[in-house]
Amino acid sequence: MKHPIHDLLAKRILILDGATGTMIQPHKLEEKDFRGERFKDWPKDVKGNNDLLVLTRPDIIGGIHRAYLEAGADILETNTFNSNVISMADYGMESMARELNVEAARLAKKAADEFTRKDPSKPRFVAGSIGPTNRSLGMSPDVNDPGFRAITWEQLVAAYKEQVEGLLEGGSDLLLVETVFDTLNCKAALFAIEDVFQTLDRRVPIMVSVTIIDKAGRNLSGQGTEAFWISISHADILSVGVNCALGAEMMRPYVEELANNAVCHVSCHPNAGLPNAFGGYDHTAEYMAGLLKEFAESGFLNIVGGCCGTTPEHIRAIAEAVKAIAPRKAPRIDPTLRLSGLDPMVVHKDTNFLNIGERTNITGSPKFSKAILAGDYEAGLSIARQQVENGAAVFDVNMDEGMLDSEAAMAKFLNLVAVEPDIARAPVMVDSSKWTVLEKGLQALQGKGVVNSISLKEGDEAFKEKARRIRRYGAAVVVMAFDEKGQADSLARRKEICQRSYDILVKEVGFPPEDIIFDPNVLTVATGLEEHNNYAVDFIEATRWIKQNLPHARVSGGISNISFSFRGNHPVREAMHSAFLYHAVRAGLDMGIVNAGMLGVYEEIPKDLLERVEDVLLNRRPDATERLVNFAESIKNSGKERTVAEEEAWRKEPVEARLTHALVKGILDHIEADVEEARLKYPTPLEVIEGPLMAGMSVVGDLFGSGQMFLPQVVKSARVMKKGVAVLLPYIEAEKAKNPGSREAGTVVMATVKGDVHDIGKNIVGVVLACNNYRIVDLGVMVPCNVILEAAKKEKADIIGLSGLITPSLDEMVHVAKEMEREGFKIPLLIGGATTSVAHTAVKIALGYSQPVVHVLDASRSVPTVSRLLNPDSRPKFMAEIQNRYAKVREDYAATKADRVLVP
Ligand code: THG
Repeated sequence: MKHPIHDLLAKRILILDGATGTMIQPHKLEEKDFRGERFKDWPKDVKGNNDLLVLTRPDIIGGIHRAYLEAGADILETNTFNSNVISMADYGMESMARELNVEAARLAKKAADEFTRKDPSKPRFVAGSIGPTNRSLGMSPDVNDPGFRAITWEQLVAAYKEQVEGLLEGGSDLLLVETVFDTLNCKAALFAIEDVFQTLDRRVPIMVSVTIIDKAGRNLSGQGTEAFWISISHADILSVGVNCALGAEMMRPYVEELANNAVCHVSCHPNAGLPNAFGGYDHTAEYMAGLLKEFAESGFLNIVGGCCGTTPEHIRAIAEAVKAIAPRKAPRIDPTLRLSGLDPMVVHKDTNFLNIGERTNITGSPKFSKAILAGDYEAGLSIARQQVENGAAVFDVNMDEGMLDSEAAMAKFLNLVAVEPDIARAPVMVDSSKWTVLEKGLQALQGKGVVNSISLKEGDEAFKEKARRIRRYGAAVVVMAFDEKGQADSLARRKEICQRSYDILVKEVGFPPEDIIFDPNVLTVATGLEEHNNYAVDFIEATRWIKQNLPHARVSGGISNISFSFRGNHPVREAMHSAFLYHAVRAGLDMGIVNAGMLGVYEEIPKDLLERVEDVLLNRRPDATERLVNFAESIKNSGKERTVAEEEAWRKEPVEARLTHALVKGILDHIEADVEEARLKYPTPLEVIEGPLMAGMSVVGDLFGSGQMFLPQVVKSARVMKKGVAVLLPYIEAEKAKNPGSREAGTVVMATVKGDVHDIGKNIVGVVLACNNYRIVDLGVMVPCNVILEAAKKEKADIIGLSGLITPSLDEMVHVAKEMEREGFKIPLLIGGATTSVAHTAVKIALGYSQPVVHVLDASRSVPTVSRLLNPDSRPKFMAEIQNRYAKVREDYAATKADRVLVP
């Protein structure tokens, strides 16, 4: 049966109550008041145990409830924030936990029912409040032992189950998991709630509210709001929101982010401002209501109330302020694979191929294996760090090793990863053939990870059971093409098993199809056995078939498997991986477990080798294996000479070609010498950047765009570029110092937008503009919108420049433009970076901001663009040109309705 609250939420913004603590304080309760008659001989002090008052001073707590109902609250929170065995241990009251929840819910329910009876047209609800407890599953309380946790998943789930049972027994209409500091605790709470629902065969709507603790928009365990939403989006929840720490003002961007991303309702119950020096709160009822009214008008809110420092007066003012405003309507969110670590990772339809790092696999990496078996987890962590730094979007962790307690090793490693922000930002793929190891891994992930893997190997029932459990942990899943008869090794078997798995998961288990990743078995070719010859072709064709026939599902594979026949022969394996990926990605392969260090550029595979490799992969001739094996021997034997010869060949090219080669290949060895040579050749150091270095980077850009280079390689190119530019910087500085007379031409605030870490292009633009006497304030990478806008105001920026390389950055730029409009900015906005385009800028970004928004194709155009924008004489004409051109682009776009229009 549908809960009546759904209909109400469709009609209006519902009001949640305010703080309890603020309302208890004036009663100046002493130890004896807390104890009452019943606990007068309790062996521990209980003063401060506010939750106990539902037993010892129900008059006070009931009075607070009535005061909030009087003020207009639709939803009351039970006084049970700490009513769990873990927090109650502070008072030695573990045994009271269940009773406290039952009584608190009864007390609130009684008050709510009184008010509902008085006015049945305004029904009142009770939300059982579930706090975070005072132990964290995701963080260590001991700085010297980051892998340690003060509580286990099982203990936490048990504590939450007891609380939930009590709250439901007492009559709660809803459950509110709130003040989420640590996402993993929240996931355990949701897991426990689902357990209780299944046991009781009864469900109530669930509300969840996160606490953002800093200006970077993260909770204590380090997640931003979108990543948080993704982590909990598996649970069928009524609302997600933000509460507590920051006052309403600072919360705005995070509430907005949830409003834009969540498919459920959105709530917000802030403190009455940030705590002041005396621990009090300064926002008056009117002030706070004004802020929240604006949230409602912006379409962010479905449920609103107050947290610390708020009173019935605040709630009355808030209720009055939002009374006439329509509730938020959830946006249409396309079903697509969404994962998270500390940061969100949304895999869109047009997202480039994703690399899954394979090096943190104890069976596949001797180095990792050695480190873990020796107990050197630090070394293991640095392998994980390398994977992420080198462009792995996700990393695979496998601890399957006979000599190891794999469950413990998985938990320990993931606990350590969790506290390393530069690793934990990426989602984790938990890889094991043992279910218990997979489950331990899932219990250590605050983000939404991927299970690798399940299959129909043991039949339908085991498969369904595992899929249901995975769903409860909120992970996506890799499904291998196995069934009771074994591994699929033909195209027909691959199709049959994937179709059957898909139907069971989607129709019987209710698993979201977008969270399914098929792995149609990358099997080794060139083994000498004829029946293996079509393995690569069959994988590629299976990939194409899955993408066409199993909607929303993704395809992945273990790429290095393909080349096991050539273990030890690096050049051949690398060529096989590159060529196999080239064809598989074209057929629709979305991601692959790869060794980023063993990937080349397809186009650069020597033609004789490529022909033989493709003969094998594409099964083009009967003697393909033999020919490749023979050729491989020759490469292996002459390996040294060949690389030396190659080395010398490219070293003999002109300096421009050498720079391009180094950038494309990611070779650091000669870059400094070559740049120095170019510096002496070109009139100014700046021209080396604008000329040959930029030319090399645009080759990299083209190869990336056409799917011949992947992120790990682009990351290497960026390193080469950085090292090259570093050689030139001192000379550029020196040139600038020679002309101190020239006045500063203006201030440019630049940033790579939130969600994106790429800065090579932006850094070059910075250098180029600085050389032309602009003052550059570079805010770095992953910069949230509010930080950019604050800096622009503080620095009195004349221009803001936004940069980004990946597709999601485009949306973030649209967002920044709209925020500039909302805050009344009057300065131009520049847009640049690999995925940006005139089309997107004209069609999407420029429409959100009434001032000039200009796309800058590359660094060389930044100076003319900026100077024409800032010079009052040239600006009107330039703006008219831009307006005309962009209007034309918009017309063309509207005419073609194409996703992307090509503009010269
Ligand atoms: N599908 C799915 N998961 C998988 C695989 C798959 N997980 C494991 C594996 N296959 C993918 N991972 C690897 C990791 C390493 C290697 C191959 C696949 C590998 N290792 C080198 C070797 O064995 O020669 C070691 C090289 C070295 O470091 O010296 O090739 O298919 N879902």
